Amino acid sequence: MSTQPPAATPTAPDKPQIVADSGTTVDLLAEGKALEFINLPLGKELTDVEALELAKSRPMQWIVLAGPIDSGKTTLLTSLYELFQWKKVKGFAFAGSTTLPAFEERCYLSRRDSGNVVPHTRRTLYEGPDPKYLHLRIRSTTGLRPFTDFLFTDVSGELFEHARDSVTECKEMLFLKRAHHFLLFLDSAKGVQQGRWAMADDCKALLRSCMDSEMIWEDCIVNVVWSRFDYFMAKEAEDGHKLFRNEVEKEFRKTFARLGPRLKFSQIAARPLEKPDLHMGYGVQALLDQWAATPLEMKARDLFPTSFSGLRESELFAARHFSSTTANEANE
Ligand SMILES: Nc1nc2c(ncn2[C@@H]2O[C@H](COP(=O)(O)OP(=O)(O)OP(=O)(O)O)[C@@H](O)[C@H]2O)c(=O)[nH]1
Ligand SMILES: [Mg+2]
Repeated sequence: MSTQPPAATPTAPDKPQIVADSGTTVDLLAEGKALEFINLPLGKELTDVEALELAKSRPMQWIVLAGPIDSGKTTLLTSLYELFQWKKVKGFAFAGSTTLPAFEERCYLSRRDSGNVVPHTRRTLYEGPDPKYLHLRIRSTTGLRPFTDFLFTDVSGELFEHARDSVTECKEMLFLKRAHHFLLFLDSAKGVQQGRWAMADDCKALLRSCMDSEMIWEDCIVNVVWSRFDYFMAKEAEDGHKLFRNEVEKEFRKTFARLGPRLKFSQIAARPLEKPDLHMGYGVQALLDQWAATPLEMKARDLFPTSFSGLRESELFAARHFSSTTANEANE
């Protein structure tokens, strides 16, 4: 069974643009305008260094999407973007992105004009331990905290499969340390199948590896997300599914008791093909509300830690940045 999302609105922007703090919309491709913000290559997903550069200009919520291949990480991002284009988000409006073409590219295969009968998301390529990011800026329509900027990782599940079994590999994933929110995807498509405990155990092993390697910041919120939740909903009448989920959540609470209230659970169906009467982006608004309500207390030294041993461009950039901010602070 499949469902077609509405085609993109004709007004959907296809060029990087952003609403400035003054409230005016700025076309970042317009001559010279990009320099008013920051000198970034326009439109494509951001590298680690480019994301850090952007974070120097304004406070950011860093959101890491972690989980196995095919668990729905990228589709969460495309559905969030589409919900904003269709004006289906309560309390917030789209206020721009420096990575618009990257969002559009990821949405393409889910749209009718791609010629696909069943909406699809292309697999994210595995490109080593440095992530790519998508940027989104939103505006509150209720007046509180007018703008919030997000940087979302979009990395292949392959990276997390490497990290799951190795603290050393985990330590390579420097971006984890920046996360305000760490989303761990439990794939419900596997949750309704035999052998589902292996899926849950693998995700638990990944979180354990990230925590044992001390890559998760002490205030980071860890949200265990039952993704592609329509698989469960389509089979809700079958015995044992709810019990299974309860057992899994209990195990997580027990194993990661030290996270306390920072350990949360959610359910999403970003593209509910198995249960078409569910709306697109089921559960996504609840995540957004949670992110937008998070106080931004991360200090520069958390983004740019003091000890650097590596030679990766992002580490060198962070080292350079940190030494210049420290020098500036000393002169103040
Ligand atoms: N039924 C259903 N399918 C979904 C849902 N979300 C995503 N999918 C499908 O699941 C497949 C994988 O989704 P992706 O978003 O590419 O998964 P990913 O975690 O980014 O995968 P990698 O990039 O390979 O790590 C795609 O074919 C999507 O159409 C959902 O909520 N329900
Ligand atoms: Mg992906």
